[in-house]
Amino acid sequence: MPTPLSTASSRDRIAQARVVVTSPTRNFVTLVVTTEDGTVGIGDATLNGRELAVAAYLDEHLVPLLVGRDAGRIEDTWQYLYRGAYWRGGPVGMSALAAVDTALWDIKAKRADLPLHQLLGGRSRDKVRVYGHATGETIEETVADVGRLIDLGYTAVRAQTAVPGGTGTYGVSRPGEIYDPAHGSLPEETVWDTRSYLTHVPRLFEALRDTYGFEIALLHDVHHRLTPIEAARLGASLEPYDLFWIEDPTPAEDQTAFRLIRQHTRTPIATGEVLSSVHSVQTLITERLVDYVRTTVTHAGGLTHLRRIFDLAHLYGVRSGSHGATDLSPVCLGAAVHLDTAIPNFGIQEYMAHSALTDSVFPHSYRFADGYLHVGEDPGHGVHLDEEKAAEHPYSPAYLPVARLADGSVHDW
Ligand code: EZ4
Ligand code: CO
Repeated sequence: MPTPLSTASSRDRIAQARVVVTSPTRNFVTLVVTTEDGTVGIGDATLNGRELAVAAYLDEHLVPLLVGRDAGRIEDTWQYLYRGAYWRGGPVGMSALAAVDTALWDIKAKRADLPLHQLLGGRSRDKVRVYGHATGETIEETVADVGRLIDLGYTAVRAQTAVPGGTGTYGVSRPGEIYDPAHGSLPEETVWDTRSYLTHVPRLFEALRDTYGFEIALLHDVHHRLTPIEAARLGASLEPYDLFWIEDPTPAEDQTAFRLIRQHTRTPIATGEVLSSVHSVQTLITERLVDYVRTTVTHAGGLTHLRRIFDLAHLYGVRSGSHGATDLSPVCLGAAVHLDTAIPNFGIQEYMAHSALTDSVFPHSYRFADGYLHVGEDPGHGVHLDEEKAAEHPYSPAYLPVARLADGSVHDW
């Protein structure tokens, strides 16, 4: 027996765990766990641009530890794989651990014949408010794209536009494609111009408020590209346009930088999509330096650890705003919608609809209507993997772009 604590009857034990890598539109890594009684649970382990590192971490180091364990001991398994690793944390390790955790919650809920949110305390709300993505090469194009999302029923929209003087795809979809910046077997190199950006972005939001008024919630993502004082200036210059948030104004790992931003602007701040541990958001939360924390199921150690982060945030009046880009699989989104439905301090959920092909490989019971995601009532998290279809779409290398300044030096992308 792998653990002397195991009191599980044989039917409760994990019989098998397998990693499935598939690329229906983009790459996804999924862990499929099966118990001796035939219950199947799945978890997302996708880490954009580093997919195979997580797949190997699972295949080589976690799967051998899972077989024979009691599938019901979710917390113990989490601690065993986290503390037991000695080299704990990090995005690769936490994404792998998240997939195990999510699959075990899926199994527990299926065996209880309950939708997952019932095991997380039940509903705190009827539906989950989401924001969608609008992009454009020009301000006019972005304004039109925001209109498209309003027509689809969204009550909140993230707006990005290409910046004069820069090059590359920053924040802008390729024609006719869902926004997904990861492409190619080598990273695309883009040029970034902070000064142009800081003057251009307020013009975008002025045009959006002139066109659509103040009812629609507007968000903007800075992708870690500013210094604290530049971020302070951006926040102040956007105050007349009443943004829902600015996201990742400075590199998220420098928690105390947010003190300076906070001193200079009342524009709400969200950060944390690249962070994977409660320890990485502790100062941000306890000093109330952000309004929304963007950690999500896949990159932050699964439902067990994300709940811990959101509970800490709740103590300090900070709300959730989980990352939900298309590089997180429908398995992540499905699990996130259960947590969003259950927690008291939900803020908003990012939602970029996956392609029809992705959805056909991952059939799911959550659904979008009128600007909200509605959690399903199927047992478990309600997301499934069609392995035959998945096998038709093998892994295809894709990297996020790299940004450089005009002088050639590397900048944050
Ligand atoms: O560029 O998820 O808020 N969403 C984002 C995303 C990120 C990708 C990186 O993998 O910032 O679009
Ligand atoms: Co972001």
